[in-house]
Amino acid sequence: STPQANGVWERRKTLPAPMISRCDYSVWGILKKCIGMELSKITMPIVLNEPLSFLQRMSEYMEHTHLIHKACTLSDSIDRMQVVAAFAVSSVASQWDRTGKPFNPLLGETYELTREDEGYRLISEQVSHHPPISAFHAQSLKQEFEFHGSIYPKLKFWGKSVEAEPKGTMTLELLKRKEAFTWTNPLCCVHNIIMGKLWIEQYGTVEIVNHHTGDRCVLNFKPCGMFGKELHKVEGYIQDKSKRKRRVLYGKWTECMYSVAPKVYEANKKKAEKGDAKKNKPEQSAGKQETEDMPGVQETVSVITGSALLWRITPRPAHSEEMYNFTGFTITLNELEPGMERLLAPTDCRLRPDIRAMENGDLDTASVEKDRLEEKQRAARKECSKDEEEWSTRWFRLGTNPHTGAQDWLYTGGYFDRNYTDCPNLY
Ligand code: CLR
Repeated sequence: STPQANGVWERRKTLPAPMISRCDYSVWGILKKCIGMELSKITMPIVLNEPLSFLQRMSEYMEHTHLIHKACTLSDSIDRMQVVAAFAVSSVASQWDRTGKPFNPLLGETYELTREDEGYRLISEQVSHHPPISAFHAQSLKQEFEFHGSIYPKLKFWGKSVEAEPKGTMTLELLKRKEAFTWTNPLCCVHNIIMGKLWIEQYGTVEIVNHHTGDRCVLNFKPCGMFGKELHKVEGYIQDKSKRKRRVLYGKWTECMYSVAPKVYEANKKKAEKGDAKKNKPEQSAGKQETEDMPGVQETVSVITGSALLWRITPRPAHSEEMYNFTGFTITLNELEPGMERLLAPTDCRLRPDIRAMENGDLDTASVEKDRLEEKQRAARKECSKDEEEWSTRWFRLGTNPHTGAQDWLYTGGYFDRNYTDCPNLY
């Protein structure tokens, strides 16, 4: 934390130390024995990590919270749905080029994020170790919304790539309208594990349901495809209760999202197809070689006349590539703000010595500390089972999501009363 000349404290804009290079490591040497295995069972060299806990990486869903505030102000339900859809897309935008592995949270680890300026606070907890499940709950400071969910990142190792399926439901409640939206996040795949440049893809269908009005939004995160033509593209539509198509949404999860009337979209598509038939498709000469390794930079989204911009990404800060490709928001997540140490729960991952050491560029200490914490966790678990004690989560409990009827981790409240008795000693 840097006190400013005028005495006003500002969040940091860079990490304390430059990123540690991973050039000298062969990921393949470690991973070739593990094809088809649950990735959580494989110990990976710490140099592949980024100095964040998975709880913090999950909190990156909040970077574009202004969109939720916007949705709260709109009186038309289709208008609200399209901004909520933009929020759902924006919430995974920070994953672009992020090929570092966050630290696995310890059981009972927490992370809080209070953003008075953005009007919300968030608390998250690691609620299960095997399988790893992280739960979060964000609430607006003015009782306008709640956004909560849990993630079980189910990882599959496919040889050349690692695929992550983020199991768990996202629920956004707009409290004044008594309206709830739910969806699940797209799949995430990290390519070129064996050699070449690592790159990230997100794909799959995301369906957002407004449980109050019956409106639905279907978003298709497109896989990159043969020639990389579809790279990062997201396309979809909103339909109302009577299944009438009301809007078409299009854009890229790395860039922006637009909304347009279905008729305009269809007319434009027809026109484009005609134009394409006349051309002799120069795009295809791009060659397969390049696209298999890593697709080249794409032309940006071509905007259809009459579209409305729903969201545009905040550009990455300068030298982001020397900071694990973090966004400006991400850079601030592990910062110890002035006075914060007195307030934080002892389980907060800002207090993890291994992550802190890595952030400061001290990989040896990070590695020693990581081993120590994991050993400590194993010992605690043994002790627990000896006494036939069941581990119990502190801030979340397993219950039923009232909107989907499915099992979900629900916040039990009270974290911000800051009574930390019964918190485990993790570090
Ligand atoms: C992507 C956004 C989803 C939630 C989610 C779940 C699992 C995460 C994934 C996100 C990002 C990529 C991720 C993955 C777990 C492992 C993987 C962090 C946050 C890393 C990049 C794998 C590193 C593999 C090494 C061999 C390089 O909503």
